[in-house]
Amino acid sequence: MSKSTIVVILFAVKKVNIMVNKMAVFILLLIPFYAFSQSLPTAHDPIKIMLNNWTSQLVISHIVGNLFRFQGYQIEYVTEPVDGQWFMLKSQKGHVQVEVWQGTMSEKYQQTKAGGWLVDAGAYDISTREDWWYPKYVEELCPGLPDWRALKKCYGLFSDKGDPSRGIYYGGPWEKPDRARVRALGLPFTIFNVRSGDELWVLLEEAYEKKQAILLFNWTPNWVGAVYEGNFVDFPDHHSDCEIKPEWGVNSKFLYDCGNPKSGWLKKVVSTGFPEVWPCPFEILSNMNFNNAQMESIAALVDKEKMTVQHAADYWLNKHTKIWKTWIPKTCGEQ
Ligand code: TMO
Repeated sequence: MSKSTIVVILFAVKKVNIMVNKMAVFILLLIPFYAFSQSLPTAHDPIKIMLNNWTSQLVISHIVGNLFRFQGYQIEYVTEPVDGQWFMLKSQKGHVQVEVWQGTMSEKYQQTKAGGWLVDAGAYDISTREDWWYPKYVEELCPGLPDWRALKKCYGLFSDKGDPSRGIYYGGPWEKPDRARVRALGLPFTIFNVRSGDELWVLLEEAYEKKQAILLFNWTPNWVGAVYEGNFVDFPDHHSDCEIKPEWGVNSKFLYDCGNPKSGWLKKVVSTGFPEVWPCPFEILSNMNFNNAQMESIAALVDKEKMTVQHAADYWLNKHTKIWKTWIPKTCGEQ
């Protein structure tokens, strides 16, 4: 073999190598698309209802799950924290979400909807609020509450013994950037996130028994207000610019110098294609409605009456046949 032949062969090998490399990169780039472009389910597949980690969401998921079952549909429950559920909807690994809250989820909801990855199944006749909350007796310890500026003086009350220089705020795993908020509002607070609603109520009960100052995440409608008197902290009113324009609000340099909406929406959503694949369940879900008082009493079945989630759903359905019968459209029987 002549020297030049070897050079030509080496050159060819190199070229093939580059091509193979390019193809590998191309294939790697394609993988996420395949993962996303999951085909639509068929009418015989189980309907996957997503469970989060607070009570009303769990019970209402089981209420609607039973209603689908009564109509002969197969259902499955998939447990997924709020953060992950948007991807579940996109990839058709989850089909139904019965509670999307404006205060904590509007951003992801808007993005997912804009991408064409979810379909709105309507809002409940419910006005929601999700924010920092304290039991009523804290107002005596920290005069000026519920105005947020009172916390600039009283933060020490909320500190743990180890570090009196900062108060502690107990958040759940759902909120908007609380760390950004305390920075923008100049509040000397450390944020401590628990993993579920249940963990918040344990902390509340402990503090309540000793009448200790505590600040924690809470929301309405919820069962808590019916058992423990208390108030939300009044932060500067929410405005969409507060989240996108630093110059908006009391701090001109930072975002999030505002509270969450004081009268937010609560929606139901499904994955793309759901209304076409499962028209009867989609109508049931769209018709399902509660007001604030009904939702509070649903959460109380578990958190106050200590029923299991499944039992609470069965109990509610047995007691309120008249209500849910109006949600079942005539078209359901014809399929
Ligand atoms: C989403 N949550 C009702 C817990 O604020």
